[in-house]
Amino acid sequence: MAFHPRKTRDYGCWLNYERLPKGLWQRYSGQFSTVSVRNAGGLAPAIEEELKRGLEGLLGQSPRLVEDLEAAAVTVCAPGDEADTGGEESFRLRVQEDQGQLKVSITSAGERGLLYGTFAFLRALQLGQIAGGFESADGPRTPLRLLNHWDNLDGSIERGYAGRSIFFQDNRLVEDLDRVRDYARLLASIGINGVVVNNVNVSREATELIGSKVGMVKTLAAIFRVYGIRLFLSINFASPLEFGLDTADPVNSQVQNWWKERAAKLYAEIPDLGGFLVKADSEHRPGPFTYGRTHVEGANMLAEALKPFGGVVIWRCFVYNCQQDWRDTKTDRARAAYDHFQPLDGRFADNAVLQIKNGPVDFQVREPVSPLFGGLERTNQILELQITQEYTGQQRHLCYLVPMWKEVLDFDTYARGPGSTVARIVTGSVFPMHWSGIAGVANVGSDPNWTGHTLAQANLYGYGRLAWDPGLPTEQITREWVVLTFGHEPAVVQTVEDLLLGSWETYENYTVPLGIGWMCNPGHHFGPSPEGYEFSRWGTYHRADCTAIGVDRSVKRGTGYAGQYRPENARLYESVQTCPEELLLFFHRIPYTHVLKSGKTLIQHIYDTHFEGVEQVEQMIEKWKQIEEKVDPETFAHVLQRLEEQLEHAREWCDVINTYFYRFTHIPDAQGRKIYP
Ligand code: GCV
Repeated sequence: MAFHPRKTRDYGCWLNYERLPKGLWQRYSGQFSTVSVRNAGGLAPAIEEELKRGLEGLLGQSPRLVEDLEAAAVTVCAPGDEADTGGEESFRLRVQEDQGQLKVSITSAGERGLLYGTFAFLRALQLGQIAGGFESADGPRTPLRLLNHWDNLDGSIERGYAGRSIFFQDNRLVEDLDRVRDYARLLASIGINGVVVNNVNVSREATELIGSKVGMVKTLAAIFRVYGIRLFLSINFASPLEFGLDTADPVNSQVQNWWKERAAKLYAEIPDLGGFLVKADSEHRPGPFTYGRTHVEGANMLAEALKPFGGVVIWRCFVYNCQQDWRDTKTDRARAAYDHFQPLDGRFADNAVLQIKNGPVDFQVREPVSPLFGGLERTNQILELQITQEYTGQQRHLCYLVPMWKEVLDFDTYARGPGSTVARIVTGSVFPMHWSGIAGVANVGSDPNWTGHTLAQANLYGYGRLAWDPGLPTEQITREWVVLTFGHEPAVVQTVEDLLLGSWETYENYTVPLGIGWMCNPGHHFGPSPEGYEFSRWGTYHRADCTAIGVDRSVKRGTGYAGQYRPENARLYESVQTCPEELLLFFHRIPYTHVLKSGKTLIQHIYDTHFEGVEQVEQMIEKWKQIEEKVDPETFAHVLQRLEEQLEHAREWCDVINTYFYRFTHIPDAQGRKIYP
């Protein structure tokens, strides 16, 4: 399948391979003229093509493919020296210099390691790191590095902000499957090894992906396979009902056999299928509860069916009562995932994996880390992050999420004493696990730049790099993305980095304060609506009145949520004095006159951060304008338009939120700024 020539520069994302700047070009010019790829199996064409594209783009010289490993300047070869490799996805990249000629060797025990090593070489080349003596032994810290697509077969995407599905339209596959291949290439370049192609809310049509529409899955799997990526499917737990059985009860032997047969049929078509992702007993999706069964019974039944084929079942922990009465102050949605799943620890099958959202509620701009991390000791588990910006500006606002994810990954659960971070849990270093890793809800669609906002590409890149190695520093990931995407020009690098790195805090400043969450419009979740969820059934209340705001989640006086953490964190969150202030309103009910560590009252803090957030967006626009001459005109105009839109929205947020609290409290802004009466 040939690459489709794309018109816009932004389509290429971080793989544009534009000519290196003069200094680097001079350093590398004439090098890497021959390439030899050996034992790369089905991935050989992708590796060879990447080296050609990369070297031709960066240096303007297309390398020649040669047979003889000894004679080649770049060799990509498996198996490498056994001692060199940490597994079939790991690689060793070595550069030697002999009389001015650089010789690059990429070795691995497996084909995928060679592919990842190839991308790593091209990245290091662009960053100017390749030199005699350069050596890097690298490999993924996590076995599951997944993207979850919430794509529907009709082509719509649940919470998609970048156009339509790149996989489906009108209950068929899209015509432009070259784009799927381009996507697989982007994902492989950041080490993603599994993709769930359909929405966890599985429609009637999508249920057919394990029936009459299996051909679609087969086609997609073949495209992803070229880049070493396995395909997964979201399945409907009640599928047996759709296919003529009268029950989906997981302990019913007919149901069990039905799933076993179904798995056998699927694997006959797609032998490397990764497995299933399941949203069960969650937001009206069917699940084992319908039959009075547990999540263990549900998940293990599917695990059993997938086991002979090496598949895994990924079972989501996003389970809570979505029919709550707002008058009910005893039920606390934040508690739900832990209450449901922690008691089941140790009972899931070896090939069942729990997928846990980073926070206890739902991808708000600020949430504490789910207490299930550290609460589950004997269960395979992966972290679920949301790359698509549902509550964080929907890719119309710039909100770079890597700093937020790093906070999640660096969170110390104390599960095995200090240092038991989420990063170490999801890499399987705190508790032994058969499967661990990270899943991210994808942010791409059919827009020419993939992500709606070109700078939102950084979230996809950053996600992949963190899934590969959760220990990578934010600064390194950011620098890589900026240089690969925009080149080396110092003013551009500095400006784009500044914009990205400040953007999460800025977004938080003008939206919802101190962990309270949910002050957005119901349904589409864009724009301010302070009471949008206040009297609804979703269990997401802030309970603001004229004296105080927040939910008391302490053990002593509140819902007891704070007690779901290990003692070190439980103690921290329990008291207003020790609770980290950015989460104060998540854990406590606080009077507006409460004085924060800054010396400001809570109400003044709310006013100040909102005005500040707007000013920060104004500054972002100014900064961006300063690099107009140095950025591709289309990209410049697009980002500027998004930032201007962001400013308008930020003002709206600021005015609505400040006015809301002013009307409750009648406390004027200490600086006398305009708040609407
Ligand atoms: C796919 C949130 C989103 C839903 C999403 C759900 C989930 O509630 O708003 O669109 O459904 O999370 O993660 O299952």
